[in-house]
Amino acid sequence: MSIDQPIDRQWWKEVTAYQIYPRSFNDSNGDGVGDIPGITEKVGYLDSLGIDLLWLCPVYDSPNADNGYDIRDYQSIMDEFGTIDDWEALLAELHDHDIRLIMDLVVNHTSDEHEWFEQSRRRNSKYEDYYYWRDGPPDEPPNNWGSFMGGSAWTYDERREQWYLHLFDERQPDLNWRNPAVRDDIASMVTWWLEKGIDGFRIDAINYISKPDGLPDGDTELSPTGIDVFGHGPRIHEYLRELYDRTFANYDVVTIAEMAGTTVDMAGDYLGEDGDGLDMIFHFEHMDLDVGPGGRWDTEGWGEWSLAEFKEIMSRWQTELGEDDWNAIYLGNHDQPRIVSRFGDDEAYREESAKLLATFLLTTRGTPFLYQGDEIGMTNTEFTSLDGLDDPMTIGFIEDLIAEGTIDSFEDVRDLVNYMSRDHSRTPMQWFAETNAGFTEGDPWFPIAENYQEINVEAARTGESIWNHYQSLIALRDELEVLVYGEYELYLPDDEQLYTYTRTLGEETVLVVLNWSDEPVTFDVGAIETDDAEPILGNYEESPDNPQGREFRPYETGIYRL
Ligand code: TEU
Ligand code: CA
Repeated sequence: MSIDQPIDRQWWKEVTAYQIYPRSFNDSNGDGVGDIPGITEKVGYLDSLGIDLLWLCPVYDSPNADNGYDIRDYQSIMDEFGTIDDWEALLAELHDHDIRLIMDLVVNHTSDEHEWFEQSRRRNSKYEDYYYWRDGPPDEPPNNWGSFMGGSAWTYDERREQWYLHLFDERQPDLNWRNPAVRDDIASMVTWWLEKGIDGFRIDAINYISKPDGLPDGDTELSPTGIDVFGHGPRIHEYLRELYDRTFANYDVVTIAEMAGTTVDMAGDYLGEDGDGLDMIFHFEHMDLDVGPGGRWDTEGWGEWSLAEFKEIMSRWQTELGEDDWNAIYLGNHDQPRIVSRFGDDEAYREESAKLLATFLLTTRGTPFLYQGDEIGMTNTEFTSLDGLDDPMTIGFIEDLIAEGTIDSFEDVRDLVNYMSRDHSRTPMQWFAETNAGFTEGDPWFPIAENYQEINVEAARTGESIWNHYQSLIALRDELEVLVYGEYELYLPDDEQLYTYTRTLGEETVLVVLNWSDEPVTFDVGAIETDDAEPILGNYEESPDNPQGREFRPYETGIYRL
């Protein structure tokens, strides 16, 4: 954005978003499972933090093979979570607090218990081609594609005597988007939700909906095999643009597409009116930094990442998106480890580093997405057995390695699991120091992390806490337009300790200094004139006036008006 260009103001660029994994947020009826009334009870809590947009992970009717990402009925609510009336009450309560609501749109696949799949299995005329069915001997899948949940992406169905495709769990068959009737049904379902007055969608795994003609074999070096051919397939833009024109375009809503494997060069074709009409992308480039070359579950080469590389990725997205395109900023979600454990230091510098991550999330250019529990610095937990895990992806990968003979047991990958499992972010929210962290009065569906007596919302709302730091940062972003719309400029790209950038809008410049390390470092950047620097917010008790030549303590941050 150049200075003389008018600012393209949009409400969804200005909001701070918060993601809820309903199963693990707050249980209102003591059955051990978080639910919608439990969320409604906490709307005031979200409001006090300063949240203006809530992304609700799937709450639709589901047999829970993948905790709700396997949808049995798009137009009803999961029994465990409540009723459609509960959902309406949540929406009303959110809107009363000026918090917008976006739902999770999962349309790459359905549950195998969805009516469409049941009908398709029986070859009932309209539904016969709703999924990917292929002939072939029961011991030989139609191609070499692998599933994200481990094993082949194909399962042989005895009833139909054919193979069906599932890029995720075998209980998540892929919808056949080539079939116009499938696209019609999806568009009407989307419109049904939009008519209820929601404010948009986070769109799940949408880069996989277009499969290439002939379903050719993929590169076996990649994980899962086939991702090179089924990712960003040939008709993806056609399908997305059509969906946009038929649905989102008619409402004042926001859409964020989850698309692993998207580069900044590809983004423009998806984003904005001149693309497919999408507003933002959750890209994965920074999520792929600390995984081995063979992907997330590669047992070699995981766990290391360099700040210089991280900065290079984030800065590329900050500066190379098209003029009118916009970023979604995130460090974690329900599929990733806890951010303070992964990108900070969850021991000696938990408070400082959690505040540093908060500063990063709220001062770079894009809409920040916080994940439940990050505002109190919730950490990874420790998994000690296969039985202690819930996530089908983690379990699937361990089972694959055992089946291949690569490992003998869980113990051989225990460290990797404890680094990477999606289960870390799914432990229940820690509200109070009392039994079950105040999450439930019953038996929690998944164990509460052991540190809940120390780390919980009640404890975190007093003093110079992580929670209060998030609240201040959110308020600051609401107050300073430069933090939303200002241009981003990186300094010291190669520095492995300091992440330093400015944000500039018109006459106003804000400097952000992050010591992203557990060692002190001196800030010395001749290119930035700091004599009149006015400190706005730091994460240590006493922040320096002029940062120049000053030592920044471990994970210390400073925000300055220049
Ligand atoms: O995740 C999508 C997903 O897992 C892939 O897009 C991604 O390539 C992979 O994680 C890379 O490591 C979404 C949901 O967020 C997740 O919870 C679901 O399990 C999945 O889709 C299936 O619906
Ligand atoms: Ca409940």
